[in-house]
Amino acid sequence: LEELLKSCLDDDYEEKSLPYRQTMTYYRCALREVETKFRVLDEQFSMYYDRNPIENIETRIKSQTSIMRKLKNRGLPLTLESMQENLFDIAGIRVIGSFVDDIYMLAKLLLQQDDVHLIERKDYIAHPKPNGYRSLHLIIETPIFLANEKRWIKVEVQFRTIAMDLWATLEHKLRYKKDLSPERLEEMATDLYEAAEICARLDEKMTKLKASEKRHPILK
Ligand code: 0O2
Repeated sequence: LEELLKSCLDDDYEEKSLPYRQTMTYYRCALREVETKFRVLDEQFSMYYDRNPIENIETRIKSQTSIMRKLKNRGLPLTLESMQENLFDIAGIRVIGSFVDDIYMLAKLLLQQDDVHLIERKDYIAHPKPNGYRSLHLIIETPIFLANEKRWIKVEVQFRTIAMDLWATLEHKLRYKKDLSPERLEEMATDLYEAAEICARLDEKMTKLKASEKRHPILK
């Protein structure tokens, strides 16, 4: 990867960077596959309930700089092979659901599909991070079908409610503000934790408000 970055300046950059670009294309294709899976589930759900469980879907491919930083921080070789073997969040999809139980339902329906393999599950909703972060993370593997081969590609799926996403987005913005001193960051931690608790209570309240909705047998 380092070689590739340097080679950006070379005349034969196009040729040298081909394996990297090819690999990134596989990740982009996998994101399309997984996004379609969620769009299909959302559409089927709306037939039974007259509402959509998914508010928004965002996808992103990790930038070359972030990949390098992560590999370096972990003391791993800066190669394409090492990236593919060790980093599971090159392709990331974030599904913003309406209610907490919608999130678990969507995760379950995704994992029931026979072309989805679960690699890792981190439930930060049941067990929030010490700073208050809540979200359900899955690392899955799913196939993409190319001209002459089938490749299994890893994708990180993050499920959040609107309230969880609001908190995480703003916390991320605040944390990366350049002019913040370590002391100020420390002070902010308590307020951020309290804000996360408020978001959790909001989710609970909204879930109670729609409690009368009967789950369709197909989506149980
Ligand atoms: P980006 O730019 O979103 O990709 P790992 O990713 O395995 O090295 P970890 O902590 O084991 O690290 O993974 P985890 O806990 O599954 O979290 C990874 C991603 O979750 C992060 O990706 C964030 O997107 C999100 N996340 C985790 N904790 C927090 C948090 O406290 N606040 C916010 N706002 N987001 C969080 P990256 O790689 O950090 O960034």
